[in-house]
Amino acid sequence: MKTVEQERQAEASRRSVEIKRQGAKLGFSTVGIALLDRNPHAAELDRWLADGHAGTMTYLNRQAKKRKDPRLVMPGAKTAVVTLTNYFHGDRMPNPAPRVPRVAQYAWSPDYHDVLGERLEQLATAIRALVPGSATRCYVDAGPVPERELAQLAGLGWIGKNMMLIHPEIGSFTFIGVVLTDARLEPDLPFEADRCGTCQRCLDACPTQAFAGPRDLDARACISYLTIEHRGAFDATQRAQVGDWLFGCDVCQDVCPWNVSFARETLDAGLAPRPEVARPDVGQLVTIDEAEFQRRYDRTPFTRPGHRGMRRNAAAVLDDV
Ligand code: B12
Ligand code: SF4
Ligand code: SF4
Repeated sequence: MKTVEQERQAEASRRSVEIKRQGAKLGFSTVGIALLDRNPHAAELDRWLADGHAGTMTYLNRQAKKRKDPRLVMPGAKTAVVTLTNYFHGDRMPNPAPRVPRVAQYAWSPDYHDVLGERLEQLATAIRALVPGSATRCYVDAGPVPERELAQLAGLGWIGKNMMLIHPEIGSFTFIGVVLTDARLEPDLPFEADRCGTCQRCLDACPTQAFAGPRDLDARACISYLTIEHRGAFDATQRAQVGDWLFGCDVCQDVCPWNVSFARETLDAGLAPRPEVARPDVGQLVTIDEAEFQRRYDRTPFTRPGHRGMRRNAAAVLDDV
């Protein structure tokens, strides 16, 4: 005869299996579950912030308390249902030749905050139906949630020397989405192995030497930060650092052997590339007016740096190509 606790355990386990089944049905590449606890790498976050590696992303300082203890993000939350979604576009829209303006692959499709946000809400609805009375909150990128950390705890991969969450069978071209819930679910085992070994290709290949060391990126020198998060004009150094990257940067992922071997083109219809974003007309971007910018790039990641930021990026890239 099973004890009450054993019954609860079995129920939590059944729910977890069902949530993963629903996640797969909704189009997530994989789903894992982590128990919420104090972030075991809180000290690394503190050091990274103290070293000034967040640059002007001051919201990361403001959110630090919650990132260091994700239980504070949602009162009563016990578990994180963590999803990965493959966005690798492979050769479908071949990378342009060197010295042609480049856009990071994650931005090629309609804004992932919208696409994944809707899917996560559907997954959250499924969780609430499965566990009546439970509460949920969805996060993708925006929010005080340590997403890579939770993905590692949910067994979805390890954190590479390039700081990316790398899944051993998918690689790192993935979006992370999280549903926090107070429902009792059976967690997965954390992914403990570090499969980088002696490799350090990402550190060597970074065009701006932005890594202060393994898993320690000084965002101030990162092309992704400069083209997306940096506000205001570029100085001469920043202008040169950007090179031929108009938006974001994929170099430390492109060279990673786990992507070279395992990244497969996504078949996700919701993430189909938009040519005007993947291969934008940079000559036109330099002079585009605000209304036309909004018309063309509404609901794309280009709205983050916005009209001014994208004109600045285009001018810097045209200097280089
Ligand atoms: C701020 C931010 C940035 C900044 C800073 C990047 C950085 N390396 O921190 C900038 C603008 C530069 C950036 C760039 C990019 N980003 Co970004 N970014 C974020 C954001 C909003 C916060 C990250 C953060 O807190 N950084 C601070 C560091 C210290 O924290 P952390 O990354 O969580 O790292 C933890 C672990 O490394 C851990 N740790 C440290 N040592 C060790 C050792 C071991 C063994 C373990 C297990 C853990 C561990 O401690 C840290 C603190 O908890 C997240 C979304 C989110 N809410 O988490 C997206 C996110 C990390 N970004 C993402 C993406 C896609 C990118 C880009 C690839 C975009 C592009 N192509 O241009 C680049 C990649 C650059 C890179 N190599 O990191 C994805 C990553 C998906 C994945 N598979 O990993 C995220 C998760 C968004 C999402 N929801 O999909 N980003
Ligand atoms: S995204 Fe580009 S610039 Fe930033 S760390 Fe990776 S390789 Fe360097
Ligand atoms: S390139 Fe090498 S060191 Fe860098 S993340 Fe990939 S396996 Fe790890």
